[in-house]
Parts: sequence; structure tokens; C-alpha cells
Amino acid sequence: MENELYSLETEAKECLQNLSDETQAEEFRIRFLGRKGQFSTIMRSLGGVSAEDRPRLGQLANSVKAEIEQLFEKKKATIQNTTSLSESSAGPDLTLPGRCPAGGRLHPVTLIMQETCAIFESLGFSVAEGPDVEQDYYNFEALNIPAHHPARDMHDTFYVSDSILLRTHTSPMQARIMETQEPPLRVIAPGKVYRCDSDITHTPMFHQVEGFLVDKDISFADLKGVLTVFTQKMFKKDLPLRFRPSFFPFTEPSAEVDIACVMCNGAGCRVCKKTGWLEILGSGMIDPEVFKMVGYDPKVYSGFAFGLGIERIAMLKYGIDDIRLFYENDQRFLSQF
Ligand code: 2NL
Repeated sequence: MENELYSLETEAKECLQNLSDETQAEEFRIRFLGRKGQFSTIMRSLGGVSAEDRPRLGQLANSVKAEIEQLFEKKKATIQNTTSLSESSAGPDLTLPGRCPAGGRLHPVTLIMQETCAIFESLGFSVAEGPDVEQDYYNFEALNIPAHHPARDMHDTFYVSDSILLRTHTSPMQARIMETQEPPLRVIAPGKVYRCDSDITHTPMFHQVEGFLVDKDISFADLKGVLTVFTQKMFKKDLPLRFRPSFFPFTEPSAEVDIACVMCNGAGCRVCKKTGWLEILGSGMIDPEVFKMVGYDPKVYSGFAFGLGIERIAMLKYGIDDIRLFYENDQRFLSQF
């Protein structure tokens, strides 16, 4: 019995050393330490040992079994550790479901900019982009705003030097086109413009689309037709419009275009300041002085031009009451479009 215990101890220790995974460990536990395992068999046979030897052999059997159990637990822990290590070094678990990236979306200013360009493109206008840093000449002079003209005051210009500035509108691009190309022309110029002004309806940088059309026999009726199609496509089909006399240095006559208030439908509210109307763009027949400046004969050609603020249209269309929301990049605001 004593010899049997010692040889069982040697055999168990040898087997323990060769265990390399959890399945083998479980097989070992059943074979040696389980209810029907070899240690239990020896314990049961203690019944047939003489009463004199029984306590000593019983103690020996218990201590050998305890030692093997301790070694086994240690071995099992090592096996579990190395298994999880080798799994993590095998790379990511490809069976896990993927993470869904947050979907991006276009900024409301970009949406209105694209929609505006698409409407004018559908009317035969081509799109031209020019520099944000402009010469004083194209921003003012060529558009009939000479030095010291009071209209320069309205523009709150950021000057880079005496003759270089951040454009205050996108029409400098139009002057560059008229200077180099002959009519007939139909062009819009979208882009960023800059004015030293900041409150709930003004930001120092905002977006404009300006456009012009020059050909023989162009009249105010053509201006009304094009701008009516634009406002009705941008807002809704049966929207009432009004052309209100105004002044711009580069157009004569000039008109501001109003639409019936999109909030109250013309009844009068806070947004339209109780007038029932909202101003959405400025326009007019191109002044003969501008034609002379770019080398067109005003007796041969006529044309109209217009300018609109993209943020203003976006605010009216989406019912936004503070222009600064466009530039704070708050996800709760941006994710609504
Ligand atoms: C406004 C006024 C306007 C233009 C912009 C223009 C002029 C020429 C050539 C090309 Cl000569 N573009 N732009 C004409 C009339 C009015 O804008 O209040 N815009 C928000």
C-alpha cells in the first residue's frame, strides 16, 4: 500500500508536467483526483489495512493527495494564463460584430450653397470661383465704387495692405470674367466673403452667391424671371414675391427681392418684424459705368446682376434665429440637417 502510494505520486507528477491544455487538465483531474480516480481507489482500500497501520497510511495518503491537488491547481492556472495570452497575441477576434462609425453629413451652409448653384446651373449659368484675397481694384473700383465713395463704408472691409483686401463680396470674380470674356455670359460666383461685423445676424466671414447675365436686349423682365424661378425653387412654388426699389453702386435701377414671410405667411410676426416680408437678395441692371470699366459697349449690351447671402437663406429656410450657430460646430445643431 505504501509503495502503491509512492508510485502513484511519481506517476501523477510526471503526468502533471506533460499537461498542455485545459482538456488534458480535466482528464488528469478525473483520472487521479476524481470521485472514481486513483486516489479515491487507494483511500477505499484503507479499509483492508490492519488497524495498526491504518492511521499512518491514511495520513500519508491524505498528504500525498493534497500535494498533488496543490500542484494540479498551479498547473491549471499556468495553462489558463498562457491560453489567454496566446489568444490575444493571435490578433483581434474577427467574429466580434464591427463598430459602426458615426455618419458624417453636410453642413447646412454647404447644402444651401449646393442647392443654389444647382438651381442657377439648371438655368444655364456656369460657376466661377476666385481668390478670397483680392485687389482693391476688382472689389471696388471695377464695380463703380471709387476711392472715397460712401458705399465703401457699408462694406466694413478687412485690409491686408493699401491695395489688397479680403473680398467683401464675390462680384470681383464677375468683374475679372467680364474683363476677359465677351458676352453672351451667364455666370455665378459662390464663395466666402469677409466684413468686419459681428452680431446675431452678422459674422465676419459668411457665404455669398453672386451672379450676372449679359447679352443683347436683356431687360428687367429677364431679371424678374430668373430670380422668380430661383426663389420659387428654393422655397416653394406659389410663394409671393416683391421687387422693392433700392440702390447699389454697380446696378441701375436696383431692386431688393422680398419673399412672403416663411414663418407667418405674410401675416406679420417677430421674424419679419411685422412687415409680412423677408428680404432675400439684392439685384439690378448692371450700371453702364461697369460695362465701360470692363470694355463692353453699353449701347450694344445690357445685363442684370444679383447677390444673395447663403447663411440668410439657410436661416429662413430652416428657421434658425442666430447666425453664430453655423460656426459653433455643436453636433446637436449640425446633426439636424
Ligand atoms: C446684396 C446686393 C448685389 C450684385 C450684388 C454683382 C454686380 C455686378 C456683377 C456681378 Cl455689376 N455681380 N452683384 C448686384 C446687385 C446686388 O447684392 O444686398 N446682396 C446680398
